[in-house]
Amino acid sequence: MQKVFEKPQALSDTPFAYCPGCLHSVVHRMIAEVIDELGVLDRTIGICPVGCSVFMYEYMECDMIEAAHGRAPAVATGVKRMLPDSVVFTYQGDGDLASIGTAEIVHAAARGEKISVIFINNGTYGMTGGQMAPTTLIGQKSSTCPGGRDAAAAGYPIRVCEMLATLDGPSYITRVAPVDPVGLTKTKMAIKKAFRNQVDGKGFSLVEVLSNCPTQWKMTPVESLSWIDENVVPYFQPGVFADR
Ligand SMILES: Cc1ncc(C[n+]2csc(CCOP(=O)(O)OP(=O)(O)O)c2C)c(N)n1
Ligand code: SF4
Repeated sequence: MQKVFEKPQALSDTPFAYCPGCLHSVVHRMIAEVIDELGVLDRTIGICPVGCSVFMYEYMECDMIEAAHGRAPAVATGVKRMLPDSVVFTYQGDGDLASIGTAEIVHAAARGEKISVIFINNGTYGMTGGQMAPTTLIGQKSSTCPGGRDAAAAGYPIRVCEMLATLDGPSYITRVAPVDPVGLTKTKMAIKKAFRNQVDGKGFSLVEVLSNCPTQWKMTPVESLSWIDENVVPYFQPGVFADR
């Protein structure tokens, strides 16, 4: 019988340990598919995050390096500069990239480092108990703002794509919302473009994925996708912010 659907080669046999309905596993699979489709498994090096996907190295067949919280762009910079023919990606949550790692991502983008960044914005620190993140919406509840985020006390959510797009360094910056079939297709296309840019020798590429955390949001997986569509998308509008 002809095989019409199979696990990407870049994905290991280790079953995902993420909560049911969490988009981390979906995005991992898309990255693996892209690595397969571009034929770059033997020269891809991923930089693992701190956060729920800290064990990404268990799920990928490419080389993976673990970086300290927020420091993935700095590690990726070193790897890419030493091995310019490698394909280097970071995978970072909002607690990782937009909080403790803000300096690293801003300067890597400003330098136009030839790396691909996959930024998972789920509006919370999923791994550590659902605390407020820099991307938590105004009024959104978390374990550290049970009454909802108050701008007077905690400021406003950071729009990373718009901020980085003011810099001249980045080649490609986009935000996607994989909450329905169209959004899933666009997410895969964006990840593929971010990787292909690197294969083509272009500079810094970042894909912000509007993601979920059904466990800490205390929602079913389906409710969490609707919540993204109705509440997150209006503030963090999907689109292409730089394509040079
Ligand atoms: C230097 C340092 N500070 C704090 C922590 C604790 N810590 C682990 S994961 C995490 C937040 C991760 O949130 P995010 O990046 O949004 O990923 P998610 O778990 O939501 O996927 C924090 C603060 C740590 N590991 N290292
Ligand atoms: S805690 Fe949230 S981000 Fe972490 S695996 Fe579970 S659903 Fe995903």
